[in-house]
Amino acid sequence: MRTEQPKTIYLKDYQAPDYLIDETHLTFELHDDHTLVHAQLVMRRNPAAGGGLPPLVLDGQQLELLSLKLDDAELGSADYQLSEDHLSLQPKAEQFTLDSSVRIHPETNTALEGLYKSSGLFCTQCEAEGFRKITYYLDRPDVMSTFTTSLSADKQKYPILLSNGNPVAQGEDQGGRHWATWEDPFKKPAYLFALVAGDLWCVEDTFTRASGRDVTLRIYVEPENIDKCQHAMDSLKKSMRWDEQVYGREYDLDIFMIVAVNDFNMGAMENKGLNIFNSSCVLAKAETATDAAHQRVEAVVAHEYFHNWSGNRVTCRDWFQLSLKEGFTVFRDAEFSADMNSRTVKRIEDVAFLRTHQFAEDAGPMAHPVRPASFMEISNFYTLTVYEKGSEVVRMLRTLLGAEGFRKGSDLYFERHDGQAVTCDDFVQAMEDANAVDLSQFKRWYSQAGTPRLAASEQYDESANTYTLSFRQSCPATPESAEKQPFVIPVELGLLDAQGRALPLRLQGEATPQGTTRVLAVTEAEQHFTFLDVPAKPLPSLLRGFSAPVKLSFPYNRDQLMFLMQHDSDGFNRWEAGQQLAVQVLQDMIGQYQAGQPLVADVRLLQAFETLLDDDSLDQAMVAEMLSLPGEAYLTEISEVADVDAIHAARDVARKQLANHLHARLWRRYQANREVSRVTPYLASAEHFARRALQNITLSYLMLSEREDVLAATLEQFENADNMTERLTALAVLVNSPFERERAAALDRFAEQFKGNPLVMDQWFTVQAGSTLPGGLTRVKALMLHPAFTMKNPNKVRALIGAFASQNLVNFHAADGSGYRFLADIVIELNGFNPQIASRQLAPLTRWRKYDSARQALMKAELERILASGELSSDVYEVVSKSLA
Ligand code: B3K
Ligand code: ZN
Repeated sequence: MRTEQPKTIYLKDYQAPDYLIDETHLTFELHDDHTLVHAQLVMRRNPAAGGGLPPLVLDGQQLELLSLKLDDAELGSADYQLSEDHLSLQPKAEQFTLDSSVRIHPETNTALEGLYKSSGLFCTQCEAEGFRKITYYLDRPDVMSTFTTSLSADKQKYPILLSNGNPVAQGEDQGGRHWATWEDPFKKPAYLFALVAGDLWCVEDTFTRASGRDVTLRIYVEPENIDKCQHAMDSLKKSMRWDEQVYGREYDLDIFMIVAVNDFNMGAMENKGLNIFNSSCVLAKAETATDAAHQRVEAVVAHEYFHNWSGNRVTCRDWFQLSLKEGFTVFRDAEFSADMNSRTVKRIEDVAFLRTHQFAEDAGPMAHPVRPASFMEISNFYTLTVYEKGSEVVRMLRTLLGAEGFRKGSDLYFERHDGQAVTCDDFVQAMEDANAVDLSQFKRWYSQAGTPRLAASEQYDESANTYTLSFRQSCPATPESAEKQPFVIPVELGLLDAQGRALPLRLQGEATPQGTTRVLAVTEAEQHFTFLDVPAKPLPSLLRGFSAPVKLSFPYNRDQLMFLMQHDSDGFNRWEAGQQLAVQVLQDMIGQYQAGQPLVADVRLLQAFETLLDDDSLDQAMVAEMLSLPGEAYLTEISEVADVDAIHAARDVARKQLANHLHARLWRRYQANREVSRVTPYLASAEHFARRALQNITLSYLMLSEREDVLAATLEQFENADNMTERLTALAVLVNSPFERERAAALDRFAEQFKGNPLVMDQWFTVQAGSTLPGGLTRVKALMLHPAFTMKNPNKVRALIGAFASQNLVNFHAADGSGYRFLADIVIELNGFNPQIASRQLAPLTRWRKYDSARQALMKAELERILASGELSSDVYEVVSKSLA
C-alpha cells in the first residue's frame, strides 16, 4: 500500500528516456523465504534525449537494496538516493555498467505482480509495471534490452527452471540446488520478462515454419493436468500457421513455451518465448471444459502468440499506446477465431459483448479514449475500451482500406518498426503510407471517448426513383471532453426490395451500380447519400457486420424487422433485426410492468421464433444466437434509467411465454440434437459447438414449463453427458428450476465428482452465483465458506463474486442495498492484498448513474465508504475517486 496520493500521469508529458539499457544480465537465487536478485545493466546515455549527464532515476518498489556498484566502484549510501519508488544516482560517463543486488519476497507476494508463488511454483507477471518489484530498472516500454537470465533453486522442488529465449547452460550446485541460464537475443522491454521455477510436466510438439525451420513447442502444467493440454497445443499450431498465411509473420526463436498457473490476475501474458497463462486459458478437455472454455483457450493462445509480432517485436512507446498492441491483437485473434469457427457467430458474440460492456464503460465515470490522455494507475486501463473498442478501430481501418490495402499497411508497419517501441500514430501512418490515403480525421477514434450515435433516416422519391439515406452523428460528453468532432464512420449497407432481393447500388454521380453491398464513409455531422434507379421504396440493411462501434437508430417497424430477420443476406444483420425486435417487445413489457398491467409479449416475436425453429436448413449456431433474448445487462445499458425489477420481470415473462408457445418445436429440436450428442463422441469443432448450443438453449427454455418430462430429460443429460458443456447446462437448468430436491442432489453430486478440479469448481460457483431465484446474496455468502473457495485466488473471486455482481442483476441490485454493501466489503478486503483484483471487482458500483435515485444513493454511499476505509491502493483510489467526481 502506498503512503502518497497517486499522481496523474499525462501523455502530453512524455519524454524520451535519459538513459538506455543495452544488455541486462540477471541472476536469481530462489529460496523458500526470500529471493536474491542480482542485476548487471549495461547502460548508456540516450543520444536522442539531449546533452549532459542528468541523474539516473531507476524504478524500484518493495526492494531491499543489498549492494550497488557503478562500473568498478562500490557505492555507499551517500552516493545514491532511495525513495519509495526510485533509486537515483549520478553517472560519471556516457557509458557505464550498474550492478545491484536486492532481496525480495515472492513467497508473501499476494498482489500477483512481479515475482510471486502460485501453488508452490515461482512465476512472474511484469506487465505493466511489475518488473520494478523485481529489481531496480528503467521500467518503461521504450527501454529495450537483450536479457540473459540465470536462476538457481532447489532441484527437487523446482526441477524446471525457465526464462525467455533459448536455454544456453545448466548445471548442479551444492546442497541439492541446480541452475539454468537462458538468453533472449531479441531486445525487449522489461514488461516482457518472465521466469518460472517449479515441478512441472510438459507436452512437447514441433512446428515447421513456412521457411522450413522447426520450432519446439512446449506446454508446462502441473502433473495432474498433463491430459488437458492437447487442445491448447492444437490451437497454438493453428495460430502459428494462420499468422504466416494471413499476415506473413513467422515465429523467431527456436522454442516457444506456455506455462499454466492457477493464480493469475488476468487471462494470460505474452512474455517473449515464455507465455504465462491462467490455467483456465490453457487446460481443456471434453469432460472438464465447456465449449465456451475450449473456444476461449483457442482464442487466448492465439492472442498471446500473435503478440510476438504485434506487441513484442513491435512494442509500445509508452502505456498510453496500449491499444497499439492490444486493439490490434484482439482484432487479429477475432479474425483467427472467425476463420477457425463460424465467422458470423463470432461477430455476434463480440458485438453483443461490446455493446453490453464497453458501451457501458464509455458511458460511465471511467470513460476514456482508445488512447487515454492520462491515468493514475495503468493497471486500470487494461479496459474494454483499449481492447475491444481498440479492435473495432482496427477493423474499421480494414473496412475502409479493404483486405489488401490493410495487409499492405500491416506489412509496412511490421517492416518499418521491427525492434522499435512506437505509437498509435505510427500504426496509422503505415496504413496511410501504404495506401496513399489521409487518415487524419479517422484518428479521432483514438483521441475522443464516448460511443457515437448515428441516426439514420430515409426519403424515397417516387417520381425520380431515388432513395436518400441521411445520417446524423453526435457523441455524448464524457468526463474529460465535452465537445466532440465528427468521426469517420464506415457504414456498410445494402438495400432490399419487396421480395428480399438485393438491389444494385448506384450513388448519385456514378455511371453504373457498384455491387449490392458497399461501404459509405459518414464523415460529417450530417450527411446524405442518394441512390439512383430505385424502382420502389426499398428496405435498408444498415451497418452490416457492425461496421462501426456506434449506436445506430433507424425507425424500423416490427414487420420490417421480421422481414430483415428472414431475408437479409448479411447474417449479422439478420441476428441484429431479431435483437431489435426483441428489444422493442421487451421495452413494451417493461412499460406494462411499470404500469401494473399484465405482461404480454407481442405475438410477432413468437411468430419470428416459430419460423426460426421450423427451418432446419438454418445454421444451428445462428438459430441458438437468435433465440437468445438480449440480456438484462444490455437492456440496462440501453435504458435511460434502468428499472432492475421491470427488466428482469419482462425478460422472464417473455421467456416463459415463448417457452409455452413453442413447446413442441423446442422439444423436437432438443431431442433431435440430444440424440446426436448421445451417440457422437465429443469434438471441439464448429459443427459440434452449433449442435450443443441449440440443444442447450432449447433445454433452458423447455425447463421454464416446469414439466416432469423436461426434468427427466435434464437429469438424463446431467447424468449421461460425456462432456462438460451438456453436463453444466443441465446443472444450470436445474439450479434455476423450482425442483429443489433434484437441484440440491445435482449440485452435491457435481461437487463430489469434481472437487479435485479447481477450474470445474469455478463453474460450479458461477452457476450458483447466477441463479436469480430470491436469496442470491445469502447463497453467495454461504458459498464463500465452501472449502473450495478462497479470496486469494482470482479465478474464485471472479467465479463467485464477479459473476454475482455482473450476472445476477436482480439480486445484486436488491433495493435494500445489501448487494452493494457486500461488494464494498469485498473490495475493501481485496484492496489489502490484491489491488488489481479489488479494482476490477469495483466496476458494477461505478455504474450508479444508470439507476433510480434510491439505488444511486446507496451505491454512492458504498463508494464513499470504500474511499474512507483507510489506505487505498492507487488502483482502487483512482476508480473510486473518479466514480464519485
Ligand atoms: N498483455 C497482457 C495483459 C497484462 C495486464 C497487466 N495488468 C495480456 C494480453 O492482453 O495479452
Ligand atoms: Zn493482449
